[in-house]
Amino acid sequence: MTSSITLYTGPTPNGRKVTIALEEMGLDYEARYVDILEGDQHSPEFLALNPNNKFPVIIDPDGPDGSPMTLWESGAILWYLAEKTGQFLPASGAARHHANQWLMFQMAGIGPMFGQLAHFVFYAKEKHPYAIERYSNEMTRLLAVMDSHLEERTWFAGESYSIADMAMLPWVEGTVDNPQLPSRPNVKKWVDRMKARPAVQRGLDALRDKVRPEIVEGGMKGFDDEHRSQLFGPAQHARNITKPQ
Ligand SMILES: N[C@@H](CCC(=O)N[C@@H](CS)C(=O)NCC(=O)O)C(=O)O
Repeated sequence: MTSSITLYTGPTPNGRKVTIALEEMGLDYEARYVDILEGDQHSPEFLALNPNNKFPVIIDPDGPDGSPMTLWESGAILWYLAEKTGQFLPASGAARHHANQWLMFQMAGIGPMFGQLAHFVFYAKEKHPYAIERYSNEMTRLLAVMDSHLEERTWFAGESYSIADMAMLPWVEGTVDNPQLPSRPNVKKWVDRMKARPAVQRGLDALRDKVRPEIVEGGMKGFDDEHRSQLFGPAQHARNITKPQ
């Protein structure tokens, strides 16, 4: 029996944080691409793995007690992998809780706020200035919190490089050279430290061939109504979870 982990994923920040962790931990894995623009996440096969229709998802054939385990939510996956391998999570004490705190900060703060900003800037058909202002203010504020924390620390959990750093990087790397944002020198130095790690580079590069240049680099011109439907419209909401009587 293979002990290779199967990872259902794609080339986005939530996908990349898991490939970074798998590379850092030296775990054997097979990445399977989920094309969320074409609706793969809504197939019955995928929903059987994650009823929340989102990647990343892992299947570890050698889960707790040696039985196979399926797991989704990127933060939970990082925590699981760190416990499984005994790596990148301080073993005990305050540092372990601080690593968890910054992981939660990424999952509950950075991910949703930066994600909503991207939605209103790139994906929404109409422009909503209030929403753009709200989420860009939050992005600026969250980056300031990170910058001041990193002023006297190497990593988010202090002296230990941890899964909190891995969770944060793919969301934050693009902000440090953005001239529209205030400069965050400590965040920039931390991004450089992260990117100097070969495993981080491999994790960021995983599934790079699946990036759709006509959409991402073409100013979202190739992002059409069918893609919108899969992510935010009728196809996304076709499953009526609470059916009216
Ligand atoms: N909180 C989730 C978010 C996952 C997520 O938003 N995944 C996106 C790709 S980055 C997705 O699969 N979207 C498809 C959809 O919403 O239909 C996590 O961290 O795993």
